Amino acid sequence: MKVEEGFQPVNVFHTLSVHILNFGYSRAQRPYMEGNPFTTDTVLPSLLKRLATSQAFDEISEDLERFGSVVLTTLRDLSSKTFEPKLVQYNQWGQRVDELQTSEGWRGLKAKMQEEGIIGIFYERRHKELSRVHGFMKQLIATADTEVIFCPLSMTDGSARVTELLGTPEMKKDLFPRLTSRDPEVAYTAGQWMTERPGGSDVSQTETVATHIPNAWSPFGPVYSLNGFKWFSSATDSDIALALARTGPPNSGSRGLSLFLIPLRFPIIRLSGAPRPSALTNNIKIHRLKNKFGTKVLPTAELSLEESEAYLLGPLNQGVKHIAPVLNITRVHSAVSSVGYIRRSLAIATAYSKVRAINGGTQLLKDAPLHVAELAKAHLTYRALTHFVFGAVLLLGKTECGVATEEEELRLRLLTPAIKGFAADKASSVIEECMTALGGQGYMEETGIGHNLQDAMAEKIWEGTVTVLSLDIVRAASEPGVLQAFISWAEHIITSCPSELSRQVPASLTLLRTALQEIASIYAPPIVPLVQRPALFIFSYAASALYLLEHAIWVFNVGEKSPDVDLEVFRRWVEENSLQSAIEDARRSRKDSPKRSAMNAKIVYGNELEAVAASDALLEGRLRAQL
Ligand code: MFK
Repeated sequence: MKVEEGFQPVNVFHTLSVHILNFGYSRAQRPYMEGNPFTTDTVLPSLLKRLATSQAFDEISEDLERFGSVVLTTLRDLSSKTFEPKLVQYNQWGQRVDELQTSEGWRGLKAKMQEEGIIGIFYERRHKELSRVHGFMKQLIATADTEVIFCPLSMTDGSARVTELLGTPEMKKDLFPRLTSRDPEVAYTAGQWMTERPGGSDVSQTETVATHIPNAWSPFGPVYSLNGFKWFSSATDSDIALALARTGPPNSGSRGLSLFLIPLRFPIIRLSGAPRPSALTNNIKIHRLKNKFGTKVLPTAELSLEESEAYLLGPLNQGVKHIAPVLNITRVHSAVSSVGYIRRSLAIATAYSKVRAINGGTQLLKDAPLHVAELAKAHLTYRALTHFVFGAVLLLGKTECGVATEEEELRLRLLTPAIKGFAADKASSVIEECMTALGGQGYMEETGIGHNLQDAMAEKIWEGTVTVLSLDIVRAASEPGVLQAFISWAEHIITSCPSELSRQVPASLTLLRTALQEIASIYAPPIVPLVQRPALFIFSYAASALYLLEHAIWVFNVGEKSPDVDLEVFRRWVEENSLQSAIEDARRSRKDSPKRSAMNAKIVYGNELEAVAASDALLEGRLRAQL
């Protein structure tokens, strides 16, 4: 069904009925109407136009416009039919069954997204390197209406990429087409299991042990038996999982881990539409579903592997390196989701401002400059994040299609952890602002903003917190050529700015250059430990500003509408946001870092640490005296 701009079918009847009711209740509020999430968006159509050829733009924008109405109708309807999963461990005969019951809505959302080509679009590569942009724009407009269905789909995406890169010929023939299928009867999903009880994000403490079974054979690779406990397994209703397990000695840290493909159910290859056997068929026991703050519809479980069959993927003891494509792809998904939650919250807050009467009914909120000023700030963040995230998305597409330059591949390595950490960090405060923009109505569950906020919080944690990601940027920056690839690109963007534009924003360009110098100096070894996290913010503010500038330059050069708006967004993002304070934060952290760390400990723990140290010294003294 074609939906006209600004027209939302699902709410039409609702709105009409409200108007009818209004005859009796003249003081009832007017509900807002969300427009098509693609055509009414302030960023996506113009961004797509810059990135795509005109034919690709026509095809992709047509699909996104159609999908926009699917989001407002079918997906919203399916979301309303979701509920929390339930685990039934035993049947009435006392037998262990580990049945995971998910809702009709959850299964429907998964099937609908598979039909829509999430994951298919990414691997069919119909629009070559733009395929990632296409698929991720679909994800962005759907995120806030799909109950975190992108969590298992993101891991499926990462697993498809690892299979494509490292899989045996049989994996490529039998599994890859299922992981990327658009047919829900055929399509498989995959999980990624790294986290364990002792280590959390620190995989060096992985306890799961893999034992080679010498006489066993599988077309999927060398057969191992896995024993261990996986602590946060989010795709427990999937078909396969990628996991790390120890193949080296117990004290070998993360360098003794290998990557395995684990079937969640046997037979691993099933006929189209065949029933899905229990995970017990591969000795996987589901012990408990996690009681999470948000993402409640997503079945995240604690499970044990007890002599579970698995196949080695890639070389022995290089598991972390070879699971990295999954991490990097899921991090891009996470960044897109963060922006997706902002998009919908902002769409609601903006739509509300157009209908909410104020000042005794003489004005609408949209006419109140004080209110619009806050909305503009939130829109600024949305614009900066969207351009930033899609800068990385384009590079991912280019890399996967083999058309990225070496510099672009290196830049992607640096951008990936940055977009994930930065977008997640910014999302919750913008969503909160959108909630308050509706007053009491924003706090009501019906708007869905609170639900978005709960789900968006997970993006700050899963696949690495901001601190873990800031360490990954340090890891990436230490690789030869990576930082230089970013700096060269940044300088190219700045120098390509036409003088007519640069004359209007001299202070922004100066501050941006200062930030680049700061970045180059921070990441030159030795790196001061306290600066690593502030550095993620300088890097992200600067990189997102550069993407905004790149867009403003394009708008100006090709004569698109409103070049003044894009330039002003760039200017405000650099001068009126937190780039300057991020630079100052980093400088403070670099200066006298040990003294600052010691004082930090005192601020946090008071004299507790000194007291512990003193009592340790006392104890040691007594022990020595006894000897
Ligand atoms: C929306 C869904 C919500 C669901 C709710 C669930 C709530 C969340 C539950 C959770 O479990 S949250 C915690 C999730 N855990 C993580 O996200 C893992 C975070 N940890 C990391 O990312 C660590 O950085 C990592 C495990 C990857 C690093 O481990 P190591 O052992 O310290 O890595 P090391 O030794 O530095 O690197 C090993 C190799 O991998 C190196 O290559 P070489 O062998 O050639 O030297 C690295 O360069 C490479 N490598 C590491 N990270 C890479 C990478 N290569 C490319 N990209 C990367 N990102």
